[in-house]
Formats: sequence, structure tokens, C-alpha cells
Amino acid sequence: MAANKLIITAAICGAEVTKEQNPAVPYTVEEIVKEAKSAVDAGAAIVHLHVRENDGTPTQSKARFKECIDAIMKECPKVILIPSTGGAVGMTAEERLQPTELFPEMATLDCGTCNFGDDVFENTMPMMRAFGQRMIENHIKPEYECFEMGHLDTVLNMARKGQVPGDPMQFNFVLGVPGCTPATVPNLCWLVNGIPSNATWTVTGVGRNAFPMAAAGIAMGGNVRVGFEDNLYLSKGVLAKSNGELVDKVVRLAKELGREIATSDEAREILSFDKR
Ligand code: KMH
Ligand code: ZN
Repeated sequence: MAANKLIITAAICGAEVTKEQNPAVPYTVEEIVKEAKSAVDAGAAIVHLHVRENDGTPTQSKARFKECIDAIMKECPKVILIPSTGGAVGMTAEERLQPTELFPEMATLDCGTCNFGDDVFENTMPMMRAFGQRMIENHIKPEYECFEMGHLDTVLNMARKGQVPGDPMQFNFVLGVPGCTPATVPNLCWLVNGIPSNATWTVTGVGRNAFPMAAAGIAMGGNVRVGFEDNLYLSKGVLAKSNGELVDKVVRLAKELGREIATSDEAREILSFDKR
């Protein structure tokens, strides 16, 4: 039975972290493929994808996404890819939407404006309606990214109005971004209690919250995201050498807590890809 298995997502690159912080952060296509493969080999069913120019500059270029997606799919033909439509802080909606033109199985849809460290990550209602419309038209299953408690209500209202793809919804609760909802178990429980009964969810803990939130997600029957986008350390003061190391730690936690790991095809079943 796939239903109770744990889906691990690896957010291998992100838009904000740099090689100065951890030399293993991937920029080039080859580095991105290597990191994706390390994560998949360790047990990730899904890769959440941002891409960079060779010098590390974040980009939402359709051509760069295509190059990276094609190269990853050659090495990991089964993996589910979730390209980002969040991009980096300050990008326009048109820039951010480019990967949806490649008709991925899934893409992120960010559910509201929020502080993001010293910056503001802008997701106005008109922007979100445009993103929802695009995903409806292109039959892309969104992963609804909630950085704040209020983001959940926002996207549930949009779903009721048919402005974003509806049932069954997949949420990713990203907790612990500086300036957003803190990564605590009560906050996670509040969010999980608010989702529709047929929805699925993932938790992402940022920075030092990565593994405590992973353990909570595993114990609560949800799914887990880890990766360099969210956290660069394997343990206090020890940089992870690869995304695979971070995924492997989640696999170990899951084994200790009695959750089996879902393959990519099992993840497609759990996430109801047939209803896209
Ligand atoms: N880079 C963050 C500002 C997403 O991928 O949809 C936004 C982000 C969300 O990473
Ligand atoms: Zn992202």
C-alpha cells in the first residue's frame, strides 16, 4: 500500500543560497544533475527545482529550465520535478511563470506575500490568480507553498472560487523563514488541521528547523522536504556534502519511526496525478 509511505522532496538548489555558504550548492547544469541524482539515489521521489546561471545568478529562463530538466530526466527518468514559480525575490510574474511553458507535472504556487528575511516576497492576489489560471490551462498540479498561517486561508478561498486547480490539493508548509511563521509543532498542527480531508501535505523546516520538522512530518503522517534551498547543514556546524546526505538523514529518521519511503511512481499515486 503506497498510501502511508513517506514522500521525500529534495529542494536541491534554491535561489538564495551560495557556494560561499556551502561549496556543494549547484549552479551549472552538470552540478544540478549531480545534486538531483544524489538526492534521488538517496530516496527522494521529487526534486523541487530552481536553476542558476553558471555564475550562480538565479534565473527563471525557460531555456535554462529546459536544459536542466532534460539533463535530470536522462539520469533520473522516473523523478517528479517541481519547478519553482517563486524564483527569487524581486522577479516579475512573467519571469517567474516561464517554467510553466514546459508543461511540468507539477509546479510551486506561492500563496501570499510575506517577509523573507530583509526582503519582501511578493505574491499579490492578481499575481496568484494569473499563476492559478496558467496551471489550470496547462494541467499542472500545484504544490501550494504556505510560508504564513494566512496563506492557507487565501488559497482555500481561491480554490472555492475556481481560481486555482482544486481537489485534491497538495500543500507544502515552509516553516521558519525569517519573518514568517515559526517552525513549531503547534503551528504545523494548526495548518494540517485546516486542509481539506482529501488533501496531502509536506513540511519544510528552514535552517536548524529542517530535521525537527522532518521528524514531526514523519510522525504526523505527512511528507518531508529537505535540501540546500532550505538548509545547508547535516548537523550543527557540519555542512552537508550533497543533497543526498540530507535526504539520507530523513530516510534514517523515517526507518526509525516506521515509515517506508515512496518511489516516484508511488508518489504520483499518493498525490492523485490521475486527477490532474
Ligand atoms: N526563493 C523564494 C523567494 C518557490 O519555489 O515557489 C521563493 C521560493 C518559492 O523558493
Ligand atoms: Zn523554491
